[in-house]
Amino acid sequence: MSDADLTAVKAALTSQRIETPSWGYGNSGTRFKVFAQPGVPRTPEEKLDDAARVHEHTGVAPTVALHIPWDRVEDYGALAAYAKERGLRLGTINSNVFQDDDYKLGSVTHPDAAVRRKALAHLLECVDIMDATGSRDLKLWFADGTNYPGQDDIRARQDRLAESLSAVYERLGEGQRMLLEYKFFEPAFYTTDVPDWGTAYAHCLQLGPKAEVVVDTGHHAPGTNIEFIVALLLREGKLGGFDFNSRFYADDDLMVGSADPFQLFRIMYEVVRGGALEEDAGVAFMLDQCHNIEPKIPAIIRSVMNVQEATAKALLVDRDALAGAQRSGDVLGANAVLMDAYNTDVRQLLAQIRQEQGLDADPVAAYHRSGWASRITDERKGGQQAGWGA
Ligand code: PSV
Ligand code: MN
Repeated sequence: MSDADLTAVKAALTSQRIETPSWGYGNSGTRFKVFAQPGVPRTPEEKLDDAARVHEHTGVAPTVALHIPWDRVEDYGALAAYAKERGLRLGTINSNVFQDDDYKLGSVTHPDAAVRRKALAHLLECVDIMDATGSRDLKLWFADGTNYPGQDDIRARQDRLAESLSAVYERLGEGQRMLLEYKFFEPAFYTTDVPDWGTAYAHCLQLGPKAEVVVDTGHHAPGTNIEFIVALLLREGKLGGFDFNSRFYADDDLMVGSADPFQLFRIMYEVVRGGALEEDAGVAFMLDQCHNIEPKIPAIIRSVMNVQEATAKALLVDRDALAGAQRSGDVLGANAVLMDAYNTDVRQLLAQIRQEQGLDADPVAAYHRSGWASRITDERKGGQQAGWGA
């Protein structure tokens, strides 16, 4: 690799930004049990304190996604100021229309117009919050669906969904976007109202340029070629962002890059190929994970590093050699170019980049040395730990 190429790779890695989720710092679990961990934040402010540690050690995680109502506060402007004092910004606002009893049969697709109005009011409130926090993106995920054939009218539910989405779209201000997330099942088991990228894309296309699709890497059936979806959405200019995590079975929400680092590399290669690492491409790289059994802050640091490693390998692909092999139909040659990059150990390169920025080469070790874990264990006594209470 030439010096100029290496400089470009380093620049891309230095400017990459990865958003961490407020809920990743709180307790979480399965539908059987939420396990409490010592030192877990009790307030949105304490979640930001933890997120600031992740940014301090990695240098690439300056924004934090909020989930409403899990992160509800009286004054969002004050929360944004609190974040700023710690070198952070408030990022994507995630709506939550899946935890009230009213939503048993759906939220924006519910057969009862009164429930739909309630859900819509929440989504609009989230845009008000974005105004106060200065957030660009509203991320919408709906648990809506049905469990039994005949339970509700599949097509009417699409009409109801479109109506609410359009009302939210109209409310978006200058520079604000809505990101529509899909998931093939869970909690609904028969139909899901936004089950796949095609449904999300169709709605976003209908809505207009401020509506884009978000790809949660855990939200596909086994064997789905996610990088194909990424390539296609980028080509259509409709990829708004990622919710990164790993899965072995369903929506496991494990650390990104832990289950299938090769898949993450293939996804990041399409990102690089599609020019989506550039900031003006408007693709948000977010984590959406739950650290049920592992310590949360180091797990989030590790996840950020996993995304960086996959990105570095993707950037190392010799694009000219690859294009040449592809043009000449050299199947094995083309595959070898990709595999060469994947099999490169990029840890030293990333360590060097960190040191050049005045960071520790090993962010996890630096975190462990910092004493933060024992400090929060001592200080965060009493009060109600944050968590989504399964
Ligand atoms: C749904 O499974 C999801 O991926 C959505 O992004 C939610 O906002 C998030 O998880 C809640 O943890
Ligand atoms: Mn998600």
